[in-house]
Amino acid sequence: MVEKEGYLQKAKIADGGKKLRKNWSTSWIVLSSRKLEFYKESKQQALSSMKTGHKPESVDLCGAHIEWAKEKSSRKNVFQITTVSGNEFLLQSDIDFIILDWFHAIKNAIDRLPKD
Ligand code: I3P
Repeated sequence: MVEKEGYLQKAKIADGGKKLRKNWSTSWIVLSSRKLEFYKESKQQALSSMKTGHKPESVDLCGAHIEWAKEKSSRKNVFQITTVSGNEFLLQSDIDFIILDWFHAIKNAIDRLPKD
């Protein structure tokens, strides 16, 4: 069940604990109770790719951490999600209420889940 969806700026900065070169891009993001999904494209393209069974990048929120990450970027309003598997994502919006809503929605989802 979808809890929240919308566009944010996203940069994946680590994969399985291995640092990646930061590369910001706009992503259509879908939050459900256990996971976040990142679509590279617009919502419309995301919807049609779902129909064809094309898999988006999916983030397991079980045991994940979320924290503000002021020091990780020159941009404002950046927070980081770290998964149990060692993937790290930065999410950002210039619009304060949008990023605050996302932070709290994801934090609530994580807090409701078992830690392992
Ligand atoms: C990076 C790019 C990012 C920037 C990052 C740069 O350069 O400008 O936007 O992050 O800064 O290294 P490149 O495209 O050459 O990889 P922010 O926008 O988040 O500041 P960083 O190295 O300080 O993370």
